Amino acid sequence: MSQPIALITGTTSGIGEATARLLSEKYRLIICGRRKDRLEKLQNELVGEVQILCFDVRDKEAVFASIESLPTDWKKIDVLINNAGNAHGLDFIHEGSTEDWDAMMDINVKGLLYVSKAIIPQMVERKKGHIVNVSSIAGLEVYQRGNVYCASKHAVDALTKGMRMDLNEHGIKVTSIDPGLVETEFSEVRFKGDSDRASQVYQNFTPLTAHDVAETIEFTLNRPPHVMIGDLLILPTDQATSTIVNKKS
Ligand code: 8X3
Repeated sequence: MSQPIALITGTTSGIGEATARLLSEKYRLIICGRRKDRLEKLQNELVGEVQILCFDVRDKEAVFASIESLPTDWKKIDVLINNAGNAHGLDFIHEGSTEDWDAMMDINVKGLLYVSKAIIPQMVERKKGHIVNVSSIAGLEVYQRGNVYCASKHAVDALTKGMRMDLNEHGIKVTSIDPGLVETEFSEVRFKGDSDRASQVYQNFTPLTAHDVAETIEFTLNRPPHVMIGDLLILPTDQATSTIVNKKS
């Protein structure tokens, strides 16, 4: 039997890249992202069959055209991992930038919707599939200055629940992975390249790695057909809530 096909968005770094590395022996992978050079490098490093799709999830036409351009034998996607997502800024609501707000809502919410819309109909037709939405503890809690990022991840939480309801009769699994503090390029992006500020986020405690989260995603995919992991919050042991972190000094 041929290997199942998994499409992962945001594979050029962090959780998406770690997940691609972890799944590459057991899945035919479609790795997606904006940065072609990074996608090609990753494709060369992975062991299995890999297709690259280079698009920005914000670009609706590009999302649909790219997924439509897949060769026929790659179109029956079994697993969709909606991982692309970013935080832009950490500002009080009266000081936030509308560009940052647009980016977060466009990538985290609308981008996820476009990719899902391009893939879910064939899952419904085949009565088979698993969607994993990579959300965040910020989809379950709100923290000061998190306003729009938290709103975008709360929207992802609502979409996960809505997808689970709407796709229930079609036998499609829908899982939400909600990580706490994971050391990736996340904070560098949030703080617009300020690496000192970004690294402070992960100092004096042990954060999760992207690989930790990838292993959790793999766990949800490996459950037997009758088992669906619904929502899974994964935290560093040192983190209790989005604001309570046991920093050692
Ligand atoms: C990433 C976790 O707490 O920085 O989504 O929002 S947090």
